Amino acid sequence: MIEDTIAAIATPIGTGGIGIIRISGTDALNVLKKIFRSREKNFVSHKIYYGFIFDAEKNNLLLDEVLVMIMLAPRTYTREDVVEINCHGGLVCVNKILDLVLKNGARLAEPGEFTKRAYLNGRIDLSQAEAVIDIINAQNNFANDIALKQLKGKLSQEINLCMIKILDVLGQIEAAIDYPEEYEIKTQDIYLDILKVAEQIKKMLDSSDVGEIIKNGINIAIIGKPNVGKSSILNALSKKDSAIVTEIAGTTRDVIHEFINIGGVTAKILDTAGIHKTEDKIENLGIQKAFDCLKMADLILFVFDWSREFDIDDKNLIDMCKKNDKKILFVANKFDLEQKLFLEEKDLNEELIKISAQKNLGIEDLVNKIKSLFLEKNILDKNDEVYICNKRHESALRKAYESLLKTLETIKNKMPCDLISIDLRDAYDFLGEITGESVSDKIIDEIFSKYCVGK
Ligand SMILES: Nc1nc2c(ncn2[C@@H]2O[C@H](COP(=O)(O)OP(=O)(O)O)[C@@H](O)[C@H]2O)c(=O)[nH]1
Ligand SMILES: [Mg+2]
Repeated sequence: MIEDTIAAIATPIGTGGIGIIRISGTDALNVLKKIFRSREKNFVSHKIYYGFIFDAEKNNLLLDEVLVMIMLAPRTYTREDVVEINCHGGLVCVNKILDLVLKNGARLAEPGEFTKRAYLNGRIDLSQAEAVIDIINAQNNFANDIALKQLKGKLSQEINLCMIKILDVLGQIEAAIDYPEEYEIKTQDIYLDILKVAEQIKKMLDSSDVGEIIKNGINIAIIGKPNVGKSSILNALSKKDSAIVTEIAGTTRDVIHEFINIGGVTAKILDTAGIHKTEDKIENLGIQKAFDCLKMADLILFVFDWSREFDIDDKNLIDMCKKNDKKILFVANKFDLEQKLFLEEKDLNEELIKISAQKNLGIEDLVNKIKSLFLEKNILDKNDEVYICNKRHESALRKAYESLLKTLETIKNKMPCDLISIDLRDAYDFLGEITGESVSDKIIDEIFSKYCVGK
């Protein structure tokens, strides 16, 4: 049982219609009673009360007119008594009430402490608590949907099923060790059971590529020599006039970016300085930034000029991009003009996506190509699947998977039972890291420190 009562501002800092101060703990109601006056004398759980906040120490100074929500344990976010004071938004008012709450018996909550209590008091498991952060930080609908599913326990369910199966096998092995006369271990059955769990985990691991894309979006760098139309392409893709477009080579120096939505996934498009040899100091700084973009990109849009001949700048750039081992789409821009671009490489020629950024031709094709590169599995159709979008989960799953593979090896090699159970127990513990069943306090603290205060 956690003893102290915590409080924090739950709404964003700044001016707003309302601000909410949240209090949780055994003393929540007592704190409220010291500062709140209302016509109602007896508070009932899960009801809203209208009244005023006063500071008794300052001669009953009136602080605000408020609505107070009272929620008594256990049907609350933290499973403790919770009080939420809805006051007028705005820095001064909200902070004054928070100070008063702190003076009257509550302590300032640490980041994520309300959710941490929900976890420690057993209302949600660790992966569900992490889903709360993901919902708050979701950048698009998909990311939000996945986090919401995780909050409802979909991931925990799958992990728990795997853990139950492993526990069952462990039980059989232990029985066989303890009572060798009565229990004979059926290695073939055990092997198949473990194989099934391993396959299930592999499936979840495979979803992490898509999960990552959904959660973090993709970075697309537009690369090419000067004046091929990179900035025009950024503008065409984002349907905005973000980047300056001129006929003067070397116009773009800084990296400019725009976010667009590609099939529900957030894509950050980076327009860069044209890469070529130059003595211009500022242009060279821009070119350096273009290289940096290239390194962090998930996809390179390599742009040629359809109306100019293939030259050494194109050649060098292609070699450099290929060295980076990234996904590349080759684009020929200015398709509205007469063809002067002839590529020797047959493959490249066939791959070439022809567009005109200026005339807005072929842009939709380009977007569809990008989409198919990243969303081969149609996410929209697979509503029921669990996606792994969290590095911590991915790493725990990978370790569990490896332990299971080792277990299978041990069984295949006809090793003794106690050796089988060592790796199997490891696999169980790694899975337990995801739900929080077997996780250190340090990791728990680390997870909750990523939250905002008041959640
Ligand atoms: N005809 C034609 N001109 C284009 C097209 N795209 C860009 N341009 C022109 O090419 C020049 C360079 O464009 P810009 O986007 O600044 O190229 P960047 O240096 O690669 O960023 C400008 O004068 C544009 O108007 C196109 O699709 N067709
Ligand atoms: Mg430019």
